Amino acid sequence: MSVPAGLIAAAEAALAMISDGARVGLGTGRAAGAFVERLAARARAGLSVACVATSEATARHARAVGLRLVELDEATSLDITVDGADEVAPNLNLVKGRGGALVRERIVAAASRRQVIVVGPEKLVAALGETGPIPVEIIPMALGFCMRRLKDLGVRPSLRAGAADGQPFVSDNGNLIVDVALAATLLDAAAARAFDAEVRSIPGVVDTGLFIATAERVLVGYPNGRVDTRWPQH
Ligand code: DER
Repeated sequence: MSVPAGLIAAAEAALAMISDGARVGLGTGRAAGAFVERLAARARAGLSVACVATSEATARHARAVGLRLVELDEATSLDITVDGADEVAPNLNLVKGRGGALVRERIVAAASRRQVIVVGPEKLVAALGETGPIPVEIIPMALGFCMRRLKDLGVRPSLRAGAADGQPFVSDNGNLIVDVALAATLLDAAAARAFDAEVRSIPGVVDTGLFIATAERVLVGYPNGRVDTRWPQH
């Protein structure tokens, strides 16, 4: 699938933030893939970087283009993670996880000094939940219980299907993902935090796709090549 020119421009703007010797978290999805390609080209030209992938798919891609991958161990703190997002609210709160990598994306971002998000303008929303469901990763044995408790919250959960007919999607962590359709969008940070806390309180929930106050900045790449940098509102 070709990558839009705007996404490439935004990925290149993120690349400009990578210094020699950096430890870099690699996101998952199209935007992150464009960044991985360009980072690898810089590495082949001599830039020294050590990378941690947020998914097995990204790890395979990074290895294929020659990037050095390291494990996220006690000694590893990352300088920057570059990732995509599914929705970006005006306060830079995010919906992530429609690519299925939310748990490792959260961990790698948390291990990073900076999380830089790369999107096209179609990801900008007025309120979270505007363009689709909120992904929730759940341990398999708790599926029925979690579905029931989510419905009790007044939302509509649906088990994410995998590539094989009739089989559920299974995350890199061996878990299931339930996509939660909201009754109404999450109008502000307080509503997002409250809903996130309610979902996280359900035993069996591993993580949600609500990334609240994690992004240092969002790079928005437009088809004409212009890149806008958005900062959290204070
Ligand atoms: O799942 C995610 O959070 C990924 O970052 C992904 O959804 C980002 O979207 P993209 O493939 O359009 O970059």
